[in-house]
Amino acid sequence: MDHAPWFTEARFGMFVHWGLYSLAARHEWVMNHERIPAAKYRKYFDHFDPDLYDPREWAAAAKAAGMKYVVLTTKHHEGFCLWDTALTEYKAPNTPCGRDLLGPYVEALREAGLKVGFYHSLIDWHHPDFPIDAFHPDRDRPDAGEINKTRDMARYRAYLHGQVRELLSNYGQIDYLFFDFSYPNAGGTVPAGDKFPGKGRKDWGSEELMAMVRELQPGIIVNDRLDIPGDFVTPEQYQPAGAMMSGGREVPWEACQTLNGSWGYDRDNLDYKPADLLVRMLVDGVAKGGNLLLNVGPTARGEIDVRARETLAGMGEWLRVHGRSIYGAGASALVPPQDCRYTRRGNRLYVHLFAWPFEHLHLPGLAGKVAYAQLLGDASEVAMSVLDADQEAGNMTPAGQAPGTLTLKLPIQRPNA
Ligand code: JFZ
Repeated sequence: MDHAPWFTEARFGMFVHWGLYSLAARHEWVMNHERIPAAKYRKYFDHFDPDLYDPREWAAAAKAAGMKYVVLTTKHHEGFCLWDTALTEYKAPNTPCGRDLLGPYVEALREAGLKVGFYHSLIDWHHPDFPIDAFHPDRDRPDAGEINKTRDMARYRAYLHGQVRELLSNYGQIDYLFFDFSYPNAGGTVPAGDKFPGKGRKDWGSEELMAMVRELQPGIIVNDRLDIPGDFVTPEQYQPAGAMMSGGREVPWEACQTLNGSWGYDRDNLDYKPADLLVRMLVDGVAKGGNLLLNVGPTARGEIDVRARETLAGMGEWLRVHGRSIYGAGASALVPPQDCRYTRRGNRLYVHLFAWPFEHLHLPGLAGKVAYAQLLGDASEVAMSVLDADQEAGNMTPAGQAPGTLTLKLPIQRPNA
């Protein structure tokens, strides 16, 4: 992955889930959760008219949040395409919206100096050749086994490859690709007793698909959900404990997280994570060497809702002041004390305090290693002290304080800066 150092430098990106499920406004898996047949789901297609869509607003919100890249669902599992694909009629230009939505998105990001990412679903609940499986909305139909006899995975595979070719040929340089997802072992049984196999590398033609991606976009990075190793891994709503592997080697990781538990716009779900929690999540990730891809689900009119925008703005305000400890920073080999995280950039070590200590912050192992200490918020000097040899040898030694501890004297009250 060394071919794209921008990615680990960036640390913070925006995920955008947007499609027909934004009209249902109750989770992007609504078609599956409620077993909605394609014919019934069509009403969202017929009413897709995002009159407030302005990707420059999305780019502005991402920038204001301190994000460095954006990843948009070109097609989610429902199968609806945001771009003017030649390979299906199930696309934005054929809805009341009447136009390609991807071109303006790419342009707006480039203009704003943001890296361009595409999410593309391997799963497709609309395509007539995609075999019904354990995750398919039609899986409970008694004739599912019969229907599958007419479905041809090879034809779907050609469609998948053809669409990825379009996406990576018609929109200039694309920096990032997120395929989603493989489940080679997720079997199941239809009511008639037929078996549903899962889907993985053979079904997608993953090796061939990856080779095509690299040929069309030599600089791109690709995640690991094709059921073959990728350039980076995307743990989902899961905070890793440290370094992660793909294909037997350590690769960059990016935790993807929702604001409120749903990826697609979910009108009645008000369980938003507050900005300060998300900042701690970002810090914790960077301290363990990872990125954060934070999701927004724009409304059916194309807007990022006000709650999401406020949360993003709150993170942006923190990053405006503290970004030096995040961008281009990563894990330190030093072990931080309780409720602290270390991030390191070059020879600078940043101590993030998740709980404000009682005036003195004791940092084991740092005695003699720190030339100068300051608060990041206002660059005010922080006094340092180390117990001298007599103290370490004598009664003054606090029980349990490791030799070599550096002590910082902080203001008793946490400053706002
Ligand atoms: C997938 C999607 O199904 C979901 O709607 C959303 O787009 C998310 C970002 O990605 O969800 C997954 C995919 C893979 C796993 C878990 C959730 N997984 O491998 O554990």
